[in-house]
Amino acid sequence: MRSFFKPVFLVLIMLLLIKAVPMAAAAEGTSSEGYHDYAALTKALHQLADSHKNLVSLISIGKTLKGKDLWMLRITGAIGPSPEEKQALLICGNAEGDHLIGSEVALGIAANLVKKYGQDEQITEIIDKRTFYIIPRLNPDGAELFFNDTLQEHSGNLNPRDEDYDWLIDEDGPEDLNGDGMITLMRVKDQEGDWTIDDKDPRLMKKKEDDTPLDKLYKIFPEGMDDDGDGLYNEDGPGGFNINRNFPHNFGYKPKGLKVYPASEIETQALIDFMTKYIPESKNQPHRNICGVLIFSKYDNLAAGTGIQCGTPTFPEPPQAEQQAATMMRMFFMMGRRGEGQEAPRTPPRDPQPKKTETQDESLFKKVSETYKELTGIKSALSEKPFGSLLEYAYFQFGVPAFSANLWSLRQDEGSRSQPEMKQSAGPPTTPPAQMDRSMMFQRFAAARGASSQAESGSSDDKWLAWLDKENEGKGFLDWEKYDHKQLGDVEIGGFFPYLRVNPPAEKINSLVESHTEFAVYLASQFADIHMNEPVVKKLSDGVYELKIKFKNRGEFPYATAMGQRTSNITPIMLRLKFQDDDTMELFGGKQRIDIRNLDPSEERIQVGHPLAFQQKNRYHSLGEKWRRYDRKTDRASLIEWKGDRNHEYIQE
Ligand SMILES: [Ca+2]
Ligand SMILES: [Ca+2]
Ligand SMILES: [Ca+2]
Ligand SMILES: [Ca+2]
Repeated sequence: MRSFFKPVFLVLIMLLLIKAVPMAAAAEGTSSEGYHDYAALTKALHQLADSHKNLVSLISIGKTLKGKDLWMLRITGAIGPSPEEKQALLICGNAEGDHLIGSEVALGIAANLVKKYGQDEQITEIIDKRTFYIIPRLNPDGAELFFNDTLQEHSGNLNPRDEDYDWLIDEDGPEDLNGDGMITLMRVKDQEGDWTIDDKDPRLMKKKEDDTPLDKLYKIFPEGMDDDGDGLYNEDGPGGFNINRNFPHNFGYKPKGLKVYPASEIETQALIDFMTKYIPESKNQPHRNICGVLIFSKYDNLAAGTGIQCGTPTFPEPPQAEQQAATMMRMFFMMGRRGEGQEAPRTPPRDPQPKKTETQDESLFKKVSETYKELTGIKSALSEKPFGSLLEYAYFQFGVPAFSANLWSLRQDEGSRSQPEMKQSAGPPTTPPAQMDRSMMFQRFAAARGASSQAESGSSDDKWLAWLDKENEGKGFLDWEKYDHKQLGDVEIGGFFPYLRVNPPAEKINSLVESHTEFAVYLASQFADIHMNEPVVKKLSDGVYELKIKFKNRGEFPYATAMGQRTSNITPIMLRLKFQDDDTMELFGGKQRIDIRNLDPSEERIQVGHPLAFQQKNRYHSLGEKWRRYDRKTDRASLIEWKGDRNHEYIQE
């Protein structure tokens, strides 16, 4: 019945309304012009790879449900070690479906690097020395919505899923009722509503207060009909899940739609596989050479300079009926337990996952942040705290320095007064967790809660309005207009234009690409650079020798972050003594293999822990704790091999 009902209904609505209102507003406020849809992106990537075969490989790391490739560019000079042996910077954008600016800047950086290779000395050097893995668009299915005729801001990957637990999948998405080409909001007077019009600006809605008169209360819904007649409006459209919420760190274990769990999505799994997968044929984990991750997402930890502070993983509340059922169950359970003389559990166990930057790593994040501000001129950026994000996964689990730039938010640019000043933006966000992530709110239970995405975004709405009025010729907010809703009666439709607060106009892309190319090159130049001096061999007595080996980190980053050491996810620098002929030469005293967990920038280590000594064959000298034979013909260890996770170098002695 549903499949018949919905299309007929939709077509009728469209016919009625598209005629009545010209579809001009969306084009003025948010436009996909200058942005690449999937076909254009694919073409651009192929062109880049085909025209620079010596530098660029285009690789698909997976395919989405809709059959789109998850493209990755590998860029490195043809000289030196193999691409997988060079230390690498991973750049990833557009994991949130609506954050297309991330993919544009990542693509731009790739094009820029390739263009400047052989011309710009610094860039040539860094491309020869490092590998860049660039994934411009991790959520291509979701991103494609930006190019639809009807604009709907949405961060998920469109993976079909029952989001309101009614056994129907994607049965009730929003509709463009007023035919302006956008999905905005509906507000309707309702004495049970939680919202009221803000006195300061009647365009804005705010949470009701205790003394708000009943006739001033509103409910807010996303624009559309209740397609399945369950009393909820647009509660389960083609949504899927936001990839940048789906990584296995600080993942929210709360109701969030069926079949969602850490890395439940193809795109998330594809990236994690790329970073960690073991390849049986080569007996290798090829991308452990990733030493740093640069992400373009809605989060910022660069302008803020606060390292990474995890947010509280929250998801919109389940529908009331379900909550009540859960409460009943809990009470029933607790009564049962009390009956048995047991105490009900009081506080939940503490979350064992680390939630903030390790103290020893703070200086690294701070230093990078300072440079970011200098190179990009972006001094502050409004950002929520992440949960389940790639940023958290890369640092807290994968163990490498990880940075995210949101590229477009309310901020204070250098030399520009065009953006409203955000005085508190460097501090922790004041938005309570329940009001976070407007796009998540949009797609789930919005109707059930009588609220929706745009109204939920909370504290920054007034600042965005001020920006629109001052700098965007007032465009970008649809003033509330009366609409006769077939199910709700008199409603008003209005709100921020979709995407406007996520992606800048196309003319801003170039300058973002330029400054962030510089930043990416800087980041890749900071990795640890481990050097070993020639071993010094000293004769202690006849046949007994001491070996001294000096190591130094000449790079700007530590070899392993404190978090990387804590998770044991960074292979130690391995010093191994090898002999040309193991039958006649053996190590005497000391260890054949010494692991160095970390070297900080400029840190030097002299490895003499146990004198490494060698002894004439069949004659034994007492030195240290162990006895070994040594072939007299050679005075020195013949080969000292050391191997870092991300540095391969063999020094022949
Ligand atoms: Ca459903
Ligand atoms: Ca509309
Ligand atoms: Ca439903
Ligand atoms: Ca519904």
